[in-house]
Amino acid sequence: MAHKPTAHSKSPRQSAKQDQLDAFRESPAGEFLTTDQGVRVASTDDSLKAGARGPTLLEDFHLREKIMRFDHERIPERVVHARGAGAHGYFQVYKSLAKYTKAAFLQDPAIKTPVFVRFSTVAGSRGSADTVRDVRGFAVKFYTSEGNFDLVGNNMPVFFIQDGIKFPDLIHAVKPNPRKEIPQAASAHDSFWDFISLTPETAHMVMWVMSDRALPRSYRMMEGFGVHTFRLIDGQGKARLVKWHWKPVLGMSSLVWEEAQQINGKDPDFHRRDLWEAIESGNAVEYELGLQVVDEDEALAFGFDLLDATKLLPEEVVPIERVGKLVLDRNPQNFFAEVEQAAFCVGNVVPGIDFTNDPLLQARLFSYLDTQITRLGGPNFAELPINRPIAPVHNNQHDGFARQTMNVGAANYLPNSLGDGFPKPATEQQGGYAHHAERVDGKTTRARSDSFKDHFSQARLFLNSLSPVERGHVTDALSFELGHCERQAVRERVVNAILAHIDAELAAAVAAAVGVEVKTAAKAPAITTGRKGKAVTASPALSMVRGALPSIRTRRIALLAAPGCVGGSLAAVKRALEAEGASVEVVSTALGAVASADGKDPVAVRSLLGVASVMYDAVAVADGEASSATLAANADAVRFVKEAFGHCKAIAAIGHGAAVLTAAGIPAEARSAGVVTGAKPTELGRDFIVAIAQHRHWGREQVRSRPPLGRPPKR
Ligand code: HDE
Repeated sequence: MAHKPTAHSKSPRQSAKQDQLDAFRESPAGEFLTTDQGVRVASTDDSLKAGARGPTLLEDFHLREKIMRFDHERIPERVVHARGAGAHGYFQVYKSLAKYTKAAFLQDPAIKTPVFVRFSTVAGSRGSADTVRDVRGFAVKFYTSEGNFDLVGNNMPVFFIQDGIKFPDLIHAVKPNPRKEIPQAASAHDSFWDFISLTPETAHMVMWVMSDRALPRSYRMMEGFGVHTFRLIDGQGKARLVKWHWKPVLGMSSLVWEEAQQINGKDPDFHRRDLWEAIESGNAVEYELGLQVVDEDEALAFGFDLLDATKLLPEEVVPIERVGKLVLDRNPQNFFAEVEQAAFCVGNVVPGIDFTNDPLLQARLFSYLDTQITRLGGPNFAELPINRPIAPVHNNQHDGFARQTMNVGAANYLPNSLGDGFPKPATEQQGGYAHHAERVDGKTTRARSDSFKDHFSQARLFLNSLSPVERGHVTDALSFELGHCERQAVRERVVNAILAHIDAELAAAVAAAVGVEVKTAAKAPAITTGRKGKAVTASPALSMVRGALPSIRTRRIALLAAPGCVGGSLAAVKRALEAEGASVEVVSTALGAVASADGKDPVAVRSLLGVASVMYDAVAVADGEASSATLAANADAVRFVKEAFGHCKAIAAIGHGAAVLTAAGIPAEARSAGVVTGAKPTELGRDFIVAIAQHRHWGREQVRSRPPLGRPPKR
């Protein structure tokens, strides 16, 4: 019997996806061990042998099955974005977006659309470290009542290349050298910069990747972008162009480079752990969805082409409307099944959302569908629990490896009469997807549009938008990266073919650091304009300093204490920090209760041997003469404070704790902003909170001792 097509539900429950996933979960609690065939297993520690010292018998079906399953546990990692972490949650619009789109999930603020989000790095392999300098993926799967919509974005609004045909070249250049598979998850090497130096369209994205945006403090504190211009289609069929944005509710924050490198050793799972722990501790992760919507005929109205993914639309020119909230409140229960098997496809759209002719986007439409066939072993990956839509699926696509649905019915083709013509195509009114009727005509060509020709002016716009500290970090990052390039010709070409066209001062500083000369003095004119044609040379909103939130919510703070500490004042500071939403840990020379001078023993949950200041946002030292003497003589404690100071973090010392600051080379006269001392815990706690909420005290950067880069030897 054929089924009648059902009208799509207007208000899917947020739990619909959760229920669907739960139906696949298997819990061993209270159960017997069985084989895959359901036969109870009597022993799993010894294989079946002919005599205790004899040969193993082939008839041991449990051994064969157990080893066979183990042998095939791994699947190919993603060719890019292999390293990632994911979370479940929901999305809600603040008010109907019917004025822009007919997409059902964007109509009604009462609808909670289930989502799954995966954050990732790009270049490293699945086991690589989290805090490398890299772009971060920000991929969102919306399980809407009309089918899945995947917004597969990054934490930077532009991309390296304009046409997807160059993507394999870009990725080959940045991935480890094929001969020696070195370096892992790093762009500081010859082949990456060789490609960059020969591909000027990368200039703008290179500025982003060399900026602090490439070192997010947390996935929870970075922006997300759809990058390409998409289309929104309203109920009348009118199309508008749209840029998608995610704005983190906690504001933006980054690590400093030296800190990021250390974290890679101390805690390679830093971002993954941060996301997991935030959600486990009840701190849902939130982002607002922002839209920049312009009319179809404005694609060329801003001095550049909105089809060019190496350009951004400054929010001072077209403001970002905040239209809804994404909330991540549930951790996966099985990393492999939920995060590793998630298949995002840029081509997954729903009625009311459509593509544009951006040639980067067009290539992606093929790639994401295609890549899953190797990675997930065949064409049935949409049936995996994490990928299944909550909207019903009926079609004649069947069979293939690992097919689960057992299609029944008299006809598996269309048109048919044997199955009464079902499943039947839906009209647009019935929810059928209708592609936007864009007029297209042109001669077949491999040409790049003239409107894509400027490569440098937005790179300069970005640089101009940064604070002096952020600009300094871009200079440092370029000096570091090129400093690792062995070939002088590569270093020279990056400086002269790319940097000199962006900013003379930047080119000169980097050239000096990497031992090459600036020979070019070209400067492309600014092209970005407002609607009235006025040139735009900076976009203050691009500076992360403006995007930081003066709050200590979910920040990690270490309290250093040793035997003899004053537990009362330490507890008061801890309470004050926790009242502001911070996550506070007592760190001592050993785990467990720390014998205090006042009988109020704090409990150390970390030992100085196991953690470092780079894993925290701020540090406070307990009061107490004996405690301070112990810590001042402890190399780990001294390094803890010294590094926190060097990384411009807030530091507090209660009473005698100040001795540890002195031991760390921060004598009273050198104490700058963000170092709080005093004996009264209430006042100290208050000042410390203000200092932490500033995140970094950049004035200290000058006192940071960094070895001069020096002139690399000629090779
Ligand atoms: Fe991707 N990209 N990409 N990409 N991308 C993949 O798909 C590709 C691009 C992005 O968490 C792959 O399932 C091409 C831009 C994210 O699972 C693959 C081009 C942006 C993720 C692929 C691009 C992205 C991917 C690898 C140039 C930001 C991780 C595994 C035309 C808007 C999704 C997979 C996840 C993953 C191809 C460019 C973001 C091979 C060909 C631009 C966040 O299909």
